[in-house]
Amino acid sequence: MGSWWSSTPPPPPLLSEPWRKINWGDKQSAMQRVKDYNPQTEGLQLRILLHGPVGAGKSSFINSVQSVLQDRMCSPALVANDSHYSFTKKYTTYKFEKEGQDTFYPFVLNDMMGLKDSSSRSKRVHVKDVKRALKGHVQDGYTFNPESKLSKDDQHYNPSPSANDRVHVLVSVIDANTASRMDDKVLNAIIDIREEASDLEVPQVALLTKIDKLCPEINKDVRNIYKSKKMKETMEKFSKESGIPMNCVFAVQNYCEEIDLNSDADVLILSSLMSIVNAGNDFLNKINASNVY
Ligand SMILES: Nc1nc2c(ncn2[C@@H]2O[C@H](COP(=O)(O)OP(=O)(O)O)[C@@H](O)[C@H]2O)c(=O)[nH]1
Ligand SMILES: [Mg+2]
Repeated sequence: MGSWWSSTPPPPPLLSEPWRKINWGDKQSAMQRVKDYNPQTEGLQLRILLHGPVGAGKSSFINSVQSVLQDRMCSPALVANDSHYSFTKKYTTYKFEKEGQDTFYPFVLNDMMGLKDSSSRSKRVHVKDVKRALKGHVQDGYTFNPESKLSKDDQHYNPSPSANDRVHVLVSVIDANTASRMDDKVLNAIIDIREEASDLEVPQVALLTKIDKLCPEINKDVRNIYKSKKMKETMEKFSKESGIPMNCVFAVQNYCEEIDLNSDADVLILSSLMSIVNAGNDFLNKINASNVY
Protein backbone atom coordinates (compact mmCIF):
# COMPACT_ATOMS: atom_id res chain seq x y z
CA MET A 1 0.00 0.00 0.00
CA GLY A 2 1.42 3.39 -0.96
CA SER A 3 2.02 6.12 1.55
CA TRP A 4 -0.09 9.24 1.41
CA TRP A 5 2.59 11.18 -0.43
CA SER A 6 3.16 8.64 -3.17
CA SER A 7 0.92 8.80 -6.16
CA THR A 8 1.09 6.88 -9.39
CA PRO A 9 2.98 8.91 -11.96
CA PRO A 10 0.79 10.08 -14.84
CA PRO A 11 0.94 7.81 -17.87
CA PRO A 12 3.46 8.98 -20.46
CA PRO A 13 1.82 11.22 -23.07
CA LEU A 14 3.61 9.54 -25.96
CA LEU A 15 3.45 6.04 -27.41
CA SER A 16 6.81 4.44 -28.05
CA GLU A 17 6.01 3.88 -31.74
CA PRO A 18 4.01 6.13 -34.06
CA TRP A 19 0.77 4.59 -35.37
CA ARG A 20 1.10 6.36 -38.70
CA LYS A 21 4.41 6.62 -40.51
CA ILE A 22 5.61 9.92 -41.89
CA ASN A 23 8.96 10.24 -43.58
CA TRP A 24 10.21 13.13 -41.47
CA GLY A 25 13.40 14.73 -42.61
CA ASP A 26 12.67 14.12 -46.28
CA LYS A 27 10.84 17.21 -47.38
CA GLN A 28 12.31 16.89 -50.86
CA SER A 29 10.55 13.58 -51.53
CA ALA A 30 7.29 14.83 -50.04
CA MET A 31 7.54 17.86 -52.33
CA GLN A 32 8.44 15.74 -55.35
CA ARG A 33 5.35 13.59 -54.88
CA VAL A 34 3.15 16.68 -55.02
CA LYS A 35 5.07 17.99 -58.05
CA ASP A 36 4.73 14.66 -59.84
CA TYR A 37 0.99 14.38 -59.31
CA ASN A 38 -0.96 14.35 -62.53
CA PRO A 39 -4.49 13.23 -63.29
CA GLN A 40 -4.87 10.50 -65.92
CA THR A 41 -5.82 12.91 -68.67
CA GLU A 42 -3.98 16.11 -69.41
CA GLY A 43 -5.98 19.24 -68.73
CA LEU A 44 -7.94 17.69 -65.91
CA GLN A 45 -7.93 19.55 -62.62
CA LEU A 46 -8.68 18.11 -59.21
CA ARG A 47 -10.93 20.35 -57.14
CA ILE A 48 -10.69 20.16 -53.35
CA LEU A 49 -13.49 21.82 -51.36
CA LEU A 50 -12.72 22.77 -47.77
CA HIS A 51 -15.65 23.31 -45.50
CA GLY A 52 -15.85 23.80 -41.77
CA PRO A 53 -16.71 26.25 -39.01
CA VAL A 54 -15.45 29.82 -39.10
CA GLY A 55 -12.01 29.97 -37.55
CA ALA A 56 -11.23 26.29 -38.17
CA GLY A 57 -8.20 27.20 -40.27
CA LYS A 58 -9.43 26.79 -43.88
CA SER A 59 -7.80 29.98 -45.15
CA SER A 60 -4.69 29.22 -43.15
CA PHE A 61 -4.44 25.81 -44.79
CA ILE A 62 -4.67 27.39 -48.25
CA ASN A 63 -1.92 29.82 -47.23
CA SER A 64 0.12 26.96 -45.79
CA VAL A 65 -0.09 24.98 -49.03
CA GLN A 66 0.91 28.06 -51.00
CA SER A 67 3.78 28.82 -48.60
CA VAL A 68 5.19 25.31 -48.71
CA LEU A 69 4.91 25.06 -52.50
CA GLN A 70 6.53 28.48 -52.98
CA ASP A 71 8.95 27.98 -50.10
CA ARG A 72 8.08 31.33 -48.56
CA MET A 73 5.32 32.82 -46.42
CA CYS A 74 2.29 33.57 -48.56
CA SER A 75 -1.19 34.76 -47.83
CA PRO A 76 -3.41 34.37 -50.87
CA ALA A 77 -6.42 33.65 -48.69
CA LEU A 78 -7.16 36.29 -46.12
CA VAL A 79 -6.92 34.92 -42.59
CA ALA A 80 -9.22 36.31 -39.94
CA ASN A 81 -7.70 37.20 -36.62
CA ASP A 82 -11.15 37.56 -35.19
CA SER A 83 -12.40 34.05 -35.66
CA HIS A 84 -16.02 35.11 -35.10
CA TYR A 85 -16.09 36.87 -38.38
CA SER A 86 -15.76 35.10 -41.65
CA PHE A 87 -13.72 36.76 -44.36
CA THR A 88 -14.59 33.94 -46.64
CA LYS A 89 -17.57 35.36 -48.38
CA LYS A 90 -16.98 35.03 -52.07
CA TYR A 91 -16.45 31.65 -53.60
CA THR A 92 -12.85 31.63 -54.78
CA THR A 93 -10.72 29.05 -56.55
CA TYR A 94 -7.12 29.05 -55.34
CA LYS A 95 -4.55 27.90 -57.88
CA PHE A 96 -0.89 27.29 -57.17
CA GLU A 97 1.79 28.23 -59.62
CA LYS A 98 4.56 25.77 -60.30
CA GLU A 99 7.74 27.55 -59.43
CA GLY A 100 9.80 28.74 -62.36
CA GLN A 101 7.23 27.43 -64.82
CA ASP A 102 4.30 29.11 -66.42
CA THR A 103 1.97 26.37 -65.27
CA PHE A 104 -0.18 25.59 -62.27
CA TYR A 105 -0.43 22.46 -60.18
CA PRO A 106 -3.30 20.29 -61.45
CA PHE A 107 -5.23 20.71 -58.21
CA VAL A 108 -7.16 23.69 -56.88
CA LEU A 109 -8.68 24.58 -53.52
CA ASN A 110 -12.00 26.22 -52.72
CA ASP A 111 -13.35 26.99 -49.32
CA MET A 112 -16.79 27.64 -47.99
CA MET A 113 -18.21 28.28 -44.60
CA GLY A 114 -20.26 25.13 -44.67
CA LEU A 115 -20.92 25.01 -40.96
CA LYS A 116 -22.32 27.26 -38.36
CA ASP A 117 -20.60 27.47 -35.04
CA SER A 118 -22.85 28.09 -32.06
CA SER A 119 -20.52 30.79 -30.79
CA SER A 120 -20.39 32.53 -34.10
CA ARG A 121 -22.50 35.32 -35.48
CA SER A 122 -22.24 33.99 -38.97
CA LYS A 123 -24.74 31.60 -40.42
CA ARG A 124 -24.33 28.38 -42.19
CA VAL A 125 -24.35 28.25 -45.96
CA HIS A 126 -27.55 26.92 -47.44
CA VAL A 127 -27.16 23.15 -47.74
CA LYS A 128 -28.54 23.25 -51.31
CA ASP A 129 -25.69 25.62 -52.18
CA VAL A 130 -23.20 23.05 -50.88
CA LYS A 131 -24.72 20.50 -53.21
CA ARG A 132 -24.55 22.96 -56.09
CA ALA A 133 -20.91 23.69 -55.31
CA LEU A 134 -20.16 19.96 -55.23
CA LYS A 135 -21.76 19.56 -58.66
CA GLY A 136 -19.80 22.49 -60.06
CA HIS A 137 -22.71 24.90 -60.53
CA VAL A 138 -21.18 27.65 -58.36
CA GLN A 139 -18.77 30.01 -60.11
CA ASP A 140 -16.05 32.15 -58.59
CA GLY A 141 -17.25 35.42 -57.17
CA TYR A 142 -20.55 34.09 -55.86
CA THR A 143 -21.40 35.30 -52.38
CA PHE A 144 -23.18 32.64 -50.36
CA ASN A 145 -26.35 33.78 -48.72
CA PRO A 146 -27.61 31.68 -45.80
CA GLU A 147 -31.14 33.01 -46.34
CA SER A 148 -31.51 31.97 -49.94
CA LYS A 149 -29.93 29.47 -52.24
CA LEU A 150 -28.15 30.26 -55.47
CA SER A 151 -30.72 31.00 -58.14
CA LYS A 152 -30.43 29.41 -61.55
CA ASP A 153 -30.69 32.89 -63.06
CA ASP A 154 -27.71 34.19 -61.10
CA GLN A 155 -24.70 35.21 -63.19
CA HIS A 156 -22.60 32.93 -60.99
CA TYR A 157 -24.71 29.86 -61.70
CA ASN A 158 -22.95 27.55 -64.11
CA PRO A 159 -25.68 25.51 -65.86
CA SER A 160 -23.30 23.05 -67.55
CA PRO A 161 -20.30 22.27 -65.36
CA SER A 162 -17.40 20.31 -66.82
CA ALA A 163 -15.48 17.54 -65.02
CA ASN A 164 -13.03 20.21 -63.83
CA ASP A 165 -15.76 22.37 -62.30
CA ARG A 166 -17.00 19.60 -60.06
CA VAL A 167 -15.66 18.95 -56.58
CA HIS A 168 -13.62 15.74 -56.40
CA VAL A 169 -12.90 15.60 -52.69
CA LEU A 170 -14.68 17.21 -49.77
CA VAL A 171 -12.55 18.09 -46.75
CA SER A 172 -14.11 18.85 -43.37
CA VAL A 173 -11.69 21.22 -41.66
CA ILE A 174 -11.94 21.08 -37.88
CA ASP A 175 -9.93 22.61 -35.04
CA ALA A 176 -8.34 19.59 -33.34
CA ASN A 177 -9.00 21.21 -29.97
CA THR A 178 -12.76 20.97 -30.47
CA ALA A 179 -12.79 17.78 -32.54
CA SER A 180 -13.48 15.42 -29.67
CA ARG A 181 -16.26 17.49 -28.14
CA MET A 182 -18.01 19.00 -31.07
CA ASP A 183 -21.06 21.14 -30.86
CA ASP A 184 -24.15 19.18 -31.99
CA LYS A 185 -24.96 21.79 -34.60
CA VAL A 186 -21.52 21.54 -36.14
CA LEU A 187 -21.63 17.77 -36.06
CA ASN A 188 -25.08 17.64 -37.63
CA ALA A 189 -23.99 20.04 -40.32
CA ILE A 190 -20.97 17.86 -41.13
CA ILE A 191 -23.25 14.85 -41.34
CA ASP A 192 -25.78 16.69 -43.57
CA ILE A 193 -23.07 17.84 -45.95
CA ARG A 194 -21.50 14.40 -45.99
CA GLU A 195 -24.86 12.97 -47.00
CA GLU A 196 -25.05 15.34 -49.94
CA ALA A 197 -21.53 14.38 -50.94
CA SER A 198 -22.27 10.67 -50.57
CA ASP A 199 -25.29 11.03 -52.87
CA LEU A 200 -22.92 12.37 -55.49
CA GLU A 201 -20.22 9.78 -54.65
CA VAL A 202 -17.76 12.56 -53.76
CA PRO A 203 -15.02 11.17 -51.48
CA GLN A 204 -14.79 12.76 -48.04
CA VAL A 205 -11.93 13.27 -45.66
CA ALA A 206 -11.22 15.42 -42.61
CA LEU A 207 -8.34 17.70 -41.73
CA LEU A 208 -7.65 18.57 -38.11
CA THR A 209 -5.81 21.85 -37.55
CA LYS A 210 -4.11 23.65 -34.64
CA ILE A 211 -2.46 20.45 -33.41
CA ASP A 212 0.24 22.63 -31.83
CA LYS A 213 -2.34 23.73 -29.29
CA LEU A 214 -3.67 20.24 -28.66
CA CYS A 215 -0.69 18.70 -26.97
CA PRO A 216 2.51 20.23 -25.53
CA GLU A 217 4.59 17.36 -26.94
CA ILE A 218 3.41 18.19 -30.47
CA ASN A 219 4.03 21.86 -29.82
CA LYS A 220 7.58 20.99 -28.82
CA ASP A 221 8.14 18.69 -31.78
CA VAL A 222 5.70 18.10 -34.65
CA ARG A 223 7.25 14.66 -35.15
CA ASN A 224 5.37 13.58 -32.04
CA ILE A 225 2.00 13.92 -33.76
CA TYR A 226 1.37 10.23 -34.39
CA LYS A 227 2.88 9.22 -31.07
CA SER A 228 0.70 11.58 -29.05
CA LYS A 229 -1.98 9.70 -27.14
CA LYS A 230 -4.08 12.84 -27.01
CA MET A 231 -3.95 13.17 -30.81
CA LYS A 232 -4.92 9.53 -31.28
CA GLU A 233 -7.83 9.82 -28.86
CA THR A 234 -8.99 13.02 -30.53
CA MET A 235 -8.90 11.49 -34.00
CA GLU A 236 -10.65 8.32 -32.85
CA LYS A 237 -13.43 10.21 -31.13
CA PHE A 238 -13.87 12.55 -34.08
CA SER A 239 -13.88 9.66 -36.52
CA LYS A 240 -16.52 7.82 -34.52
CA GLU A 241 -18.81 10.83 -34.22
CA SER A 242 -18.49 12.13 -37.76
CA GLY A 243 -18.43 8.73 -39.46
CA ILE A 244 -15.24 9.60 -41.34
CA PRO A 245 -12.93 6.58 -41.10
CA MET A 246 -9.60 7.00 -39.29
CA ASN A 247 -7.61 6.45 -42.48
CA CYS A 248 -9.38 9.48 -43.96
CA VAL A 249 -8.56 11.81 -41.08
CA PHE A 250 -5.41 13.91 -41.48
CA ALA A 251 -3.85 16.74 -39.51
CA VAL A 252 -1.69 19.81 -39.95
CA GLN A 253 -0.08 22.63 -38.09
CA ASN A 254 -0.74 25.62 -40.31
CA TYR A 255 1.53 28.48 -41.18
CA CYS A 256 0.55 31.28 -38.83
CA GLU A 257 2.36 34.39 -37.77
CA GLU A 258 2.72 33.25 -34.22
CA ILE A 259 4.26 29.90 -35.06
CA ASP A 260 7.78 29.14 -36.21
CA LEU A 261 7.34 26.69 -39.02
CA ASN A 262 9.97 24.14 -39.75
CA SER A 263 10.53 21.50 -42.34
CA ASP A 264 8.72 18.90 -40.21
CA ALA A 265 5.57 20.99 -40.29
CA ASP A 266 6.08 21.32 -44.06
CA VAL A 267 6.37 17.56 -44.45
CA LEU A 268 3.10 17.13 -42.56
CA ILE A 269 1.34 19.73 -44.74
CA LEU A 270 2.64 18.08 -47.92
CA SER A 271 1.75 14.61 -46.70
CA SER A 272 -1.81 15.61 -45.73
CA LEU A 273 -2.23 17.47 -49.03
CA MET A 274 -1.07 14.41 -50.97
CA SER A 275 -3.47 12.16 -49.03
CA ILE A 276 -6.32 14.55 -49.89
CA VAL A 277 -5.30 14.59 -53.56
CA ASN A 278 -5.10 10.80 -53.63
CA ALA A 279 -8.54 10.55 -52.05
CA GLY A 280 -10.02 12.61 -54.90
CA ASN A 281 -7.99 11.32 -57.82
CA ASP A 282 -9.95 8.15 -58.60
CA PHE A 283 -13.21 10.07 -58.56
CA LEU A 284 -11.84 12.72 -60.92
CA ASN A 285 -10.71 10.07 -63.38
CA LYS A 286 -13.96 8.18 -63.02
CA ILE A 287 -16.26 11.08 -63.82
CA ASN A 288 -14.02 12.16 -66.65
CA ALA A 289 -14.16 8.68 -68.12
CA SER A 290 -17.90 8.34 -67.66
CA ASN A 291 -18.52 11.76 -69.17
CA VAL A 292 -21.54 12.10 -66.93
CA TYR A 293 -21.26 15.37 -65.06
N1 LIG B 1 -1.94 27.84 -33.46
C1 LIG B 1 -2.55 27.66 -34.63
N2 LIG B 1 -3.40 28.59 -35.09
C2 LIG B 1 -4.00 28.39 -36.28
C3 LIG B 1 -3.77 27.22 -37.06
N3 LIG B 1 -4.53 27.30 -38.18
C4 LIG B 1 -5.21 28.47 -38.11
N4 LIG B 1 -4.90 29.14 -36.97
C5 LIG B 1 -5.43 30.45 -36.52
O1 LIG B 1 -6.85 30.36 -36.41
C6 LIG B 1 -7.48 31.58 -36.81
C7 LIG B 1 -8.55 31.32 -37.86
O2 LIG B 1 -7.96 30.80 -39.03
P1 LIG B 1 -8.59 30.99 -40.49
O3 LIG B 1 -7.65 30.32 -41.44
O4 LIG B 1 -8.94 32.42 -40.77
O5 LIG B 1 -9.95 30.14 -40.37
P2 LIG B 1 -11.15 29.98 -41.42
O6 LIG B 1 -12.26 30.84 -40.92
O7 LIG B 1 -11.53 28.54 -41.38
O8 LIG B 1 -10.65 30.40 -42.78
C8 LIG B 1 -6.34 32.50 -37.29
O9 LIG B 1 -6.03 33.37 -36.24
C9 LIG B 1 -5.19 31.55 -37.54
O10 LIG B 1 -3.95 32.18 -37.36
C10 LIG B 1 -2.85 26.23 -36.55
O11 LIG B 1 -2.58 25.17 -37.15
N5 LIG B 1 -2.27 26.51 -35.33
MG1 LIG C 1 -11.35 31.84 -44.07
